[in-house]
Amino acid sequence: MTSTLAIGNYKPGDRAALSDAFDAHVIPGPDAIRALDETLRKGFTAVAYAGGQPFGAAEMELLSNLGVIANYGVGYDAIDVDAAAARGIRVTNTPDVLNDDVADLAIAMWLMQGREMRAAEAHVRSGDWAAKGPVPLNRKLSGGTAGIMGLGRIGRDIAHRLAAFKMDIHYFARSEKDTPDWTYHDDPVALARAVDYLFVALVGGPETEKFVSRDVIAALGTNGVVINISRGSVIDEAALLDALESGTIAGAGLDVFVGEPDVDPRFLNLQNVVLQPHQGSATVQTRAAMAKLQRDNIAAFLKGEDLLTPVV
Ligand code: 8YV
Repeated sequence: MTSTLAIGNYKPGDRAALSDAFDAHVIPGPDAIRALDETLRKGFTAVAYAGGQPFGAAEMELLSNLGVIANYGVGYDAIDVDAAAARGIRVTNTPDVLNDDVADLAIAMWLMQGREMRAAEAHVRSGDWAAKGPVPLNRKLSGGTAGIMGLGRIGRDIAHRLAAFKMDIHYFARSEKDTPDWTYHDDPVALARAVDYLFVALVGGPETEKFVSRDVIAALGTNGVVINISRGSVIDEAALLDALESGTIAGAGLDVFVGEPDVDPRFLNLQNVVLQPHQGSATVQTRAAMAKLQRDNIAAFLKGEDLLTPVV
């Protein structure tokens, strides 16, 4: 009997690797657990999770011998870790292997938004360049002030990239960190007031919900740009939309949204935003590394060895 239940829409290669390694049983989402035969359910000691939707106490109850949930992703806000801990279920994630890609995408959105590259490319493709002349001037980015909201692993990698753009770097975190000459703020509004570009790299979950509040957004001011590569939930999206529509801030670059993959249609009418489909870690190389780390965590659990990257 197979020990591993893989939940999610795995790419064929990852699915094959899960089958090869653990003879995994694959279902598309947690709602399909209930329909599985009870004997099969009792046999699962490991879940390889890439489900996206919430995985909570109700799902755990259906898998009475579950010992580990190995999440495919660094953010594990979909998993109720308190419910897992209460049942002695371990949880692992995939940190570090995706830092470069996510930080790269943050910088790419920043450049694309500030240099108005979407409109500029359309200008070339439409023939307007030859017919009508150059595009309007846009905005110098290097040498400005940038704030990092959440100086974890990804936040740091964004800051190091921004340093190469000669940016003056400020950050908010729960406590002051050992950094190069970056300026610490213990208050998110004070951070937003001090910078033009706010890079949001907070962890998701209930504790950070709407952390980038209406007040934080207002404090950014009319030159302000919000870049978010973490979770849609960490920003007060209605406040962000109001600010973008009214010109209270200058723009945004967003890879994540509340209720994704559905995106609030108000975003689609805005020209001052760059919108990406939650593709921060979505490169061939990084997704392979994430999938391998997920499998390695399950293998360690099944062999009774220390988990590689536990969060519970
Ligand atoms: C997703 C992510 O996990 O790692 C994270 O926290 O947001 C992403 O890498 C990825 O989309 C897989 O579902």
